[in-house]
Amino acid sequence: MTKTEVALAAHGPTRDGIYGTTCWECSTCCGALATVRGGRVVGFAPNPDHPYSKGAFCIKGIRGAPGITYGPNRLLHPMRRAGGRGEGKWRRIGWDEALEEMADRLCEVGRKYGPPAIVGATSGAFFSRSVILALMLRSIGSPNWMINQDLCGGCRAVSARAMGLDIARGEDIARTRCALIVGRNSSIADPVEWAALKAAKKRGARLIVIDPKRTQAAQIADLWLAPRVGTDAALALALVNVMISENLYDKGFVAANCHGFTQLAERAAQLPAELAERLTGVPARQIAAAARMYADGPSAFVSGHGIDAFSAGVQTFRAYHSLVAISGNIDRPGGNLRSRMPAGMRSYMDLLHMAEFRLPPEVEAVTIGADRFPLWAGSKGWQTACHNPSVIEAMLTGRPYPVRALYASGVNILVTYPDTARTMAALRTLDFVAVATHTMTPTAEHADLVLPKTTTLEEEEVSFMPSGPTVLFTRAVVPPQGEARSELDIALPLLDKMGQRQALVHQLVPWRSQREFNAYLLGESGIRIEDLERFGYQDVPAQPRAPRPFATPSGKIELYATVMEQAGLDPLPAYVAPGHERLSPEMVERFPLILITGDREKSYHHSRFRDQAWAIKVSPHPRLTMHPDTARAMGMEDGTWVRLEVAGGTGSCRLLLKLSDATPPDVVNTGMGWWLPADLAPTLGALDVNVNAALAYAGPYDPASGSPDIRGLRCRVMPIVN
Ligand SMILES: Nc1nc2c(c(=O)[nH]1)N[C@H]1C(S)=C(S)[C@@H](COP(=O)(O)OP(=O)(O)OC[C@H]3O[C@@H](n4cnc5c(=O)[nH]c(N)nc54)[C@H](O)[C@@H]3O)O[C@H]1N2
Ligand SMILES: Nc1nc2c(c(=O)[nH]1)N[C@H]1C(S)=C(S)[C@@H](COP(=O)(O)OP(=O)(O)OC[C@H]3O[C@@H](n4cnc5c(=O)[nH]c(N)nc54)[C@H](O)[C@@H]3O)O[C@H]1N2
Ligand code: SF4
Ligand SMILES: [Mo]
Repeated sequence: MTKTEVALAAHGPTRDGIYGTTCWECSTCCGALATVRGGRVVGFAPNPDHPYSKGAFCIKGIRGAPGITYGPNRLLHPMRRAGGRGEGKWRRIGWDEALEEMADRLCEVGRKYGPPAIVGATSGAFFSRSVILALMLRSIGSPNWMINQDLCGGCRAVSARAMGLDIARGEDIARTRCALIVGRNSSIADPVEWAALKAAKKRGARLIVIDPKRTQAAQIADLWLAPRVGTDAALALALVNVMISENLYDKGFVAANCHGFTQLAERAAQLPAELAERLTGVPARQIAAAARMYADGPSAFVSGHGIDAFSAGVQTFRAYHSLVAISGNIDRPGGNLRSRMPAGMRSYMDLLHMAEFRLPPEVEAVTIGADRFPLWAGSKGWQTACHNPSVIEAMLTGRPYPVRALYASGVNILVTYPDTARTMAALRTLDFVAVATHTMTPTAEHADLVLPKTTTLEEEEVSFMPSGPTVLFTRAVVPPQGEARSELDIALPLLDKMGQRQALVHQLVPWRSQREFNAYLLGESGIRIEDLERFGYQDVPAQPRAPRPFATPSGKIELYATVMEQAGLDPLPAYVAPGHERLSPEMVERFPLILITGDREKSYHHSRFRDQAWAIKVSPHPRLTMHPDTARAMGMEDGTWVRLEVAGGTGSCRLLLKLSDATPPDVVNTGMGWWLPADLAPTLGALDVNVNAALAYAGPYDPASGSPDIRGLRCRVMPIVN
């Protein structure tokens, strides 16, 4: 037996019983109880005793996690393409054969074009699978891995990092007097947060919602501000200006902790509420009222994807983050708390940046996108990843250098990246594509090799939830179905085989089992896996802490961000008019509506669960919501199938019209992640019902995070005539 086989065998069968674990089907990470009988999970339910999630849960956990594990379409064995790429013909092979082939093909590409021609794709460093994939690539000499965070939380992360604010998921809603909810649809996206907000409201806290859509939170809000899509930076700067000009800010906190207040005040003074009203459509008196309400704290800033993934997303977040800082709500009970990870514990993000897991500087320097987006890609970037659209470009053009092989794990890039046809064309040019997944997906259909992955019920994972704070444990409650393997159990034998071929440049995956890896994460924290295993979590006791500096060159919160300045960017938050307001009058006439994509749906997680009957029953069709007045003027009715086209896009998308007055008449709203598992391979509907088929991925990009606009796009809608 090799070492890897020992690790696999160690999973063992689990005895009947109820096990405390964590649902990892989305980053809410709810505490769960898994009921196991006869080696199968027969129930997956909320854990009411969980200190962080307190019994909150959702249908995706209850039905989706078991559904993905035991569904009839679960991929159980490695498969090799039998016909042409994308022809949909597959042959079952063994793991050893699959990994021998993968090692051969990666070596071939590495020898011919250099190791950076091999890239990885995953969703982001929030899971062990992504970090292991990144370290596996580094081990064979490639710094290139794609994450989908340029489309997700990238802008808020870059802003927070530039300012020294480590406040992700640190909203102290339980103790707040006022929650400022911006671009966040908590009732769908995060049941734990939604429960906390409703409880806060019940005990008398006020809610301010900033969202163009009348969300459930907007309906219970004390103040609802509905800006024009993509204009939030103007609104946030106006809020800052009111706070400063009315002396509502926290002078003591600012003097002790903030750098660049005078410059920020000057910048915000350029945006009086009256000007902001013209730019955003929000009445000046509402802006003043919101600033005053927020200033009467402690107040928690609850933000979401609605102001992220914009080509001006970082500056928008910089403006809101400045508001949070000058109001003194950082590290204040009821405000936004910095991460209080137990001392001695390591996060996934730490691992990516630690010296012992790094490549030589000259190799990191060639990370695709590091030259254009240094705060995003490469060694100084948030997750050290690539700029995705630049990688797609490299696949197609060979510039800045050839990219010839892809290993995608836990990401469905043909559905979730904008410009589906272009991503598809790029995959088709490659010398080798391997995809690790639970079921066949449009991305997997374009592979040479598909590898069966373990699910959240079969994997062990240690993570940290700042808003507990709680250390979370995801337990491998049952052994993997079929021959499914975790990322580590794929990476280890693959690296062994790369070593046999003299292609192991560094060995940066030193753990021989997930247990060893998790023990390494827990490090010197004193938290033991055995204890985590008993309950599925461990509360982190509030530790008295000496005041700690902020992680910036000045050690203070940088309202004036030195790292932005060093990168040649505006060091102060600024307003840039959204793309839909910068188009020519002819284009505005051709594309009269403004599109929001990414509306979350209760039964789906992006492209997941699309083959599951319970999910399809909840939401059978991809929808486009439109104001009834607009539909009437266009002669369209509820239930009409329509074609959507976006200015600058090359494709289109088919959607079912649903009338709703939740957004203004010039805004239409759709979800994302749609494909049709029963449709024809290889596209499986990804060029038909997937909104990303209509979007471009060609810029403009946020100059700091490289994010494109996936909202606030000009579009047109036509009925489909049969
Ligand atoms: N059920 C379910 N839950 C999920 C997911 C899922 O797929 N399904 N995905 C998870 C993931 S990865 C993410 S990133 C989160 C995303 O969840 P959220 O962070 O809540 O983001 P969205 O739902 O994209 O958008 C939130 C709100 O932003 C508003 N918005 C749009 N444009 C603007 C604007 O210009 N300004 C302002 N102020 N608001 C705007 C929208 O109207 C919407 O109400 O959800 C997570 N939770
Ligand atoms: N137009 C538009 N595009 C968007 C967005 C938008 O709002 N609008 N939202 C963006 C956002 S916020 C995000 S986060 C991305 C999401 O993009 P993706 O990460 O691609 O989305 P998913 O469909 O959740 O995951 C894809 C694959 O991950 C695998 N997977 C899921 N769970 C597990 C697991 O537990 N273990 C393993 N090993 N694999 C797993 C499944 O096989 C699934 O096929 O999409 C982005 N794209
Ligand atoms: S919100 Fe739903 S899918 Fe997400 S972790 Fe909780 S139960 Fe799982
Ligand atoms: Mo996301």
